[in-house]
Amino acid sequence: PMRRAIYPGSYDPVTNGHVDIIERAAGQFDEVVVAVMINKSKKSLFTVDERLDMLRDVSVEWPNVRVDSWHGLLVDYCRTHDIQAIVKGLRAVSDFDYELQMAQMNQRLSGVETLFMAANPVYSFLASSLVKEIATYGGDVSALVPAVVERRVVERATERG
Ligand code: COD
Repeated sequence: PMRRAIYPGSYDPVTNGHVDIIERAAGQFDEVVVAVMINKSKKSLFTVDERLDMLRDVSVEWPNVRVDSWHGLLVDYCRTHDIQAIVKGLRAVSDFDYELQMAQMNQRLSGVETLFMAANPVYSFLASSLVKEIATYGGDVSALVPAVVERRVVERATERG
């Protein structure tokens, strides 16, 4: 049977840390869905379509990676798309409490397992929120995000700034 995983997040925008997890998850599963989870109460720099475009651009080299968006519970997406596993990246202990709680809740709600991947230490300090803040103040984000993302972040930060 096909082993499918979902790698959910906000991806506002996708960073090199996310790409590292996408590549490693693609090596572990037959199919990986990178899902932009829509949260209307969270302010974002990019629209859902822009985030999907960037994710598609940065994952073209892995044919078993698909990109999608979802408004609702993660476990409902898993159920309707026959996905057995949720993949999460763990950067530090600070990620752990919240991720553990969600993993246990998702398990309880649906039986879907969460598999944690240790962040590549090169990117363990990296977060979308910091990328946005640095770009807003004119800092260099070229080592933090793929080139296509850098272009868009700088453009958007300039419009807003
Ligand atoms: N290196 C490795 N991994 C990283 C890095 C990095 N530098 N940066 C982030 N990650 C990992 C994160 O740990 C996370 O697992 C994933 O990448 C996505 O990151 P973000 O920041 O884009 O996403 P979040 O944290 O905003 O995502 C939260 C979710 C959208 C996954 C969560 O809120 C959710 O599942 N929502 C759906 C609604 C739902 O089902 N709620 C009930 C939950 S019990």
